[in-house]
Amino acid sequence: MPFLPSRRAVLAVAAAGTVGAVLPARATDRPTDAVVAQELRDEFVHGWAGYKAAAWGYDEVRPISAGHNDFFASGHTFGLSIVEALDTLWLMELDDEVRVAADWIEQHFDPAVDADVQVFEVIIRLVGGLLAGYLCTGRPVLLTRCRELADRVLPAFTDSPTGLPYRYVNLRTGAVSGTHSPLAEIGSNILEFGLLSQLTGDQKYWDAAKRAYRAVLDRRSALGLLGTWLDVETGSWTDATSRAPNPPVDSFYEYLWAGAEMFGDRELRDGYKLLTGAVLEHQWEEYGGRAWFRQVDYANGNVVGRAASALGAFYPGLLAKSGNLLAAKDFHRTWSLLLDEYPVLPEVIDYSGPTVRDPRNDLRPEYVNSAFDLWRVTGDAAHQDSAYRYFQGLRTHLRVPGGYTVAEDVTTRPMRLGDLTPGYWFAENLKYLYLMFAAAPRFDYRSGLLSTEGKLLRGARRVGV
Ligand code: DMJ
Repeated sequence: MPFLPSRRAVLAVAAAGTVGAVLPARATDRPTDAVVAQELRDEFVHGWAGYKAAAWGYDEVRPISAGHNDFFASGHTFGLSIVEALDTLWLMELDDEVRVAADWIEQHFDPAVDADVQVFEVIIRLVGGLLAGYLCTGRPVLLTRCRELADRVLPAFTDSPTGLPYRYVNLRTGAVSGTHSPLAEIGSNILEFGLLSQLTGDQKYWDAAKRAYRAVLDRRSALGLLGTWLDVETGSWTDATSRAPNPPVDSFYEYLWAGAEMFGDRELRDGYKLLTGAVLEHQWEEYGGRAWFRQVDYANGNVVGRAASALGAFYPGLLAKSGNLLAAKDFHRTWSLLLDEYPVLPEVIDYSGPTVRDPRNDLRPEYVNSAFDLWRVTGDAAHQDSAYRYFQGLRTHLRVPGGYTVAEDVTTRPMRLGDLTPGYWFAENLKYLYLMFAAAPRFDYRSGLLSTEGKLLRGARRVGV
């Protein structure tokens, strides 16, 4: 089924991006790139040491209480932070740590745990992490475990009458559950599954991911917009608000583009263009002198909200990579201006106030993910400056003796801290930053492709390793 962008949509893409494409000027008072790269590597090691000391083998560390957290299922561990860290350790050339991490996976990682796990999280974090680890180290056991795990997740896709995956699966029994699922969870798997099909020669992973995408695209409105939540058994929207680029739809769009890029798939590319054209036409707006994306009814485009999640700060990077550079710069500028007010961004604001709706910060990487993407597309050092400023905010406010922690309230001074280092901290924030400053010899800056969880799925340079 061809998804050709309408002329209107193409024009909307061209028209968006009118707020003022120039980033705020910054005094470049940061150290040299080499010094910054060393600082970033040191901070990664600081967090990693905290995890190893207090929570080794558990999913996540609680760096203040020196406790640990089971991310997927209470009473079960997958060593999540180890899997998340693997390719970052490798890119930073921390090879003793890579070996220790891969050894742990070989000896302890169990893909057949008797627990209901969230399909989306298993795929982007564990399947993706094992794939990236395999590509970086070449250790066959990582691919073996990855395939075992993916096979245990697959019933979520193949048991579904619509092709839209169930939200949960029991890894031991294969029993599926969770009939309501949001777009990000339905459609953030084609990178991992497509790559696994390539590496194993078995099409079934790619086919499952592609079927899920088709099932969603078939359900777009006449405007070319999508809702947020679907019933995976009936195929009906249970929430028909278009919330792009906010969660819980965010990475659905990211994977349409990245899937097209990684596998040269025309259907994904056309789908991305069509949907992005509709989002820019119906949701992009200038409000208070800044660029935003409002929430609208997917059927008629009526405005239903003006919330902005810090997770949506990934979107400028995606827009830049996919050729919408003016809109990308405008929206990144919005987040950079917010960083002037909040050196650590709040989780959610209502920009019509503006008011802070959720004052927490879960150590989010999305702003710096965009800075990284924009820097790669434009080569503009201003994006390194803004990335460094973001890093300084985290280091000043969220660094603790046991690593880095989430904040309960970024509006107080000192910030009220929580007690968790999310697994993605080891996969994302410092990796994007490091790659911007380190001229990392193991990263192919031309072809390198990172997943939504920051996993290196293309562009690991193993020459001489
Ligand atoms: C990560 O798990 C991924 O980036 C995901 O796509 C969205 N949220 C977190 C980080 O904020």
